[in-house]
Amino acid sequence: MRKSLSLYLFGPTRLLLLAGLVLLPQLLLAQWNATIGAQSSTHARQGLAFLPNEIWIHAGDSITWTMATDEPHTLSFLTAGQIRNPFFVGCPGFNSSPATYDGSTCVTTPPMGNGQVFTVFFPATGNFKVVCLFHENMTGTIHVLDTSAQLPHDQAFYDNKARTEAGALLNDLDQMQSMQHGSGNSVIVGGGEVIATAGGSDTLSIMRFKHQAITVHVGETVEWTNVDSITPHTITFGTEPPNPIPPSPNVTVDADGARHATITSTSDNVHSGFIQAAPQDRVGLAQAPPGVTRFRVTFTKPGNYPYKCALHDLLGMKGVVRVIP
Ligand SMILES: [Cu+2]
Repeated sequence: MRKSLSLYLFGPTRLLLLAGLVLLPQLLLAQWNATIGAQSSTHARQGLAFLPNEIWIHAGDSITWTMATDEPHTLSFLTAGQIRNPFFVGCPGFNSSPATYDGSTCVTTPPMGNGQVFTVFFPATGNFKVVCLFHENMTGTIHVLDTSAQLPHDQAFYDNKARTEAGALLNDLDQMQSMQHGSGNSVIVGGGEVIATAGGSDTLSIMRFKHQAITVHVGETVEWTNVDSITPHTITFGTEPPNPIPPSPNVTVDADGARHATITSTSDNVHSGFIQAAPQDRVGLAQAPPGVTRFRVTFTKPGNYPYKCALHDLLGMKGVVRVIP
């Protein structure tokens, strides 16, 4: 009995077992991990990015993305030539995890919150762009190669790359120049920059009002200026409107295009609407008008006037104007 078993284990079957152990890893479909977004401990600095934003995998592999920010994002793969819909429309519609993307039908998550995960399987070879429906300059590339091809990197490389890219975004201080406090009664809104890699675009956005508290005299005007390259913000006193894009009806337009309101009581509701840099002119699009990047409020009564950005107040984007006689 013992002899026949040992013959069995050390005979031709053993060769087959060994061959199986060597081939098994190549036959197993790999499961890769990546991260969506990065943020500072205060949530003020938001890295709007797929981390890393370029990954090489085999056909049949899957990638699981984990959300790492309180700023929402979507993970979206569109079809060739498709234009990004708003986040609430999807691509259109939404998928559930795990989803499968081969380039023929779009795949998108709903807006995702911190800690949420989503897995996509890639059965077909190709080079696929991943985008966020919230953030224009948040893109990446997934290279899906034939299973016979050698992959250039392993998971440890991508983990390190994700950390490096996140650090490059969150520790970047270039935009502090444009965040400098302006003269007089001015408040700088936001700030940030777009950082490109070969795989796509990452964006840093600072979700704060520079000088969160400002003191002015009755009759004076405060001016807010959005210096972010892409991210919209609002200046909202009182009740937040259901649609944050247009200004409230009590907002007028100054000769230089800036929006302007007068606040006569601490109970006034005033909303700037989106203040945001203009998109770039493109072939096939009408000339883009200059963006409305400034909002002014004239205060006629003393008091404390708290305000917030209706989009980013949950990240801590709030301020106050103290009006003294
Ligand atoms: Cu904001």
